[in-house]
Amino acid sequence: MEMESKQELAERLGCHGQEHLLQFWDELDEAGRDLLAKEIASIDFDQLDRLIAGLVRGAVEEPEIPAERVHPIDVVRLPQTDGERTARRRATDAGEEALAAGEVGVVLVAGGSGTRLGFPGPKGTFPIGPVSSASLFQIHAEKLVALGSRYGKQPPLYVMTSPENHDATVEFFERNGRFGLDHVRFFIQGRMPAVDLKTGKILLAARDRLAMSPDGHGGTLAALAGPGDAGCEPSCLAEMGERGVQTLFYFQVDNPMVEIADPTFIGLHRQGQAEMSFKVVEKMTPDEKVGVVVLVDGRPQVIEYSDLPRSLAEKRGEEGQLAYWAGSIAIHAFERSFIERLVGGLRLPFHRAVKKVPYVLPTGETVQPAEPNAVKFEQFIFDALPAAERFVIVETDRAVEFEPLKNAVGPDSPATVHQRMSDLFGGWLEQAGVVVPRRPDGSVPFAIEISPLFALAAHDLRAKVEPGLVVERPLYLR
Ligand code: UD2
Repeated sequence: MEMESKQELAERLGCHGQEHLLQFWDELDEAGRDLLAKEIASIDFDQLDRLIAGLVRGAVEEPEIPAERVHPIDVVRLPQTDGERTARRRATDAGEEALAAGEVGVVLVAGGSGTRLGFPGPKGTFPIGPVSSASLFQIHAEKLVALGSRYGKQPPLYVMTSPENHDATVEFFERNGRFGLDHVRFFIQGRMPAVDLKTGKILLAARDRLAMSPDGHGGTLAALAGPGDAGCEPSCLAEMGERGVQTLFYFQVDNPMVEIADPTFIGLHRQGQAEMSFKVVEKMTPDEKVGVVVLVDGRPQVIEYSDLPRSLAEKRGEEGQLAYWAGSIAIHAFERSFIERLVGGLRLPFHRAVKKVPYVLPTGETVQPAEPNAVKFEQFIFDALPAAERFVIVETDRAVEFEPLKNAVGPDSPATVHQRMSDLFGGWLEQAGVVVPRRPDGSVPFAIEISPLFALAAHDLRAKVEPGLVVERPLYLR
């Protein structure tokens, strides 16, 4: 493609009030001009105009959803009765059949920038194993390898990266022999420009570069359908079709406790002939930072924590439990056919995220803002839910499955993740007859870790450890 001239670019940008992007053009060398022109060409300005009008200049505070339109949604609760346990076992059988037939693929989203954690590399490379310091990626990958050994077919893994962390992510997997995975493919999510909070002008990250950021995990859908790395491979979605993958298990990189491709969840999703399914946990407090799955006007929807009106967040039922308790932990099952349908038509809405984004002043100086100065536009994967003809919402136990790594200290930090993993593995050992010391509050007093290659679940341990054994110091079983 021939590069557009400065005048052509200026005309196009002028129509959208973004001509300031060329303010350094005359000082740029050829490579700089080329880069800038390419970035400008990648932007859908009509779409951006609409987003700026709606989410920056317009009625910025989205109106609260009126309480009378919102109702609790049906959830498959954790089994309490024998009947419910039997039903779950049947679902597990159905999920195991799908795994053994090679009909399950796995999508891991790892394109976020992880600013809250303050870790320089891709979040998946963070050493999180409480004893081994294994990375998040290693722990996830070992679960897939273990699934392969158990069911005879290893689900293929599709890892979504962003332009910022793609190379570092691929290099990390390569350096580690792809952690023994049979099939892993990386695909890059799209980007959106960040705009000034007050004016809606696109920010420049450098004189020849726009401030761009990942388009949210909702970008997974389009990115799965996009061309492969080299431009000539089939899309991930097409490849899944060729491999016979029908159901996708989707999860976020930050939760090392996720039960990847959990056969019970896959089975419930399939038995319900669902197009999209969710795992939820009971929210602990009204303020917990998870979206809630609800019905709005009778349609299923997730209301993100930041958008949930206080009155609804705090509303309680007769027994004191939260009325809107079904907290989404961003674990989903999708039918491939549903994603294909969505990619063909539906556009997920964009949300606004107000963030600190460094930018270049007309003087050429770079500003590191102390206060949020910019709006980023992001799509959320859970906004696909209202388009699903059938869906299943499944409760899981947070002690077993949910402790995400979000922050450097405090809640959802390495310290809390280590403790929760150690508590879980301590419990597995106890179920196998091992004696594990506990503090008065029930937590284990030192780090315990079990590699997924050693055991994927408590029952895998029984044949491998000696009952009566006493754990007295940090332990790593691999
Ligand atoms: C997300 C959910 C929240 C809850 C919580 C559970 C949203 C908007 N909210 O909150 O409801 O389920 O997770 O932990 O999702 N990512 C990308 N590309 C992007 C943006 C994010 O791949 O452009 C990935 C990122 O790498 C991470 C995940 O998505 O694995 C979650 O992103 P986050 O940490 O920004 O989401 P959070 O904690 O606000």
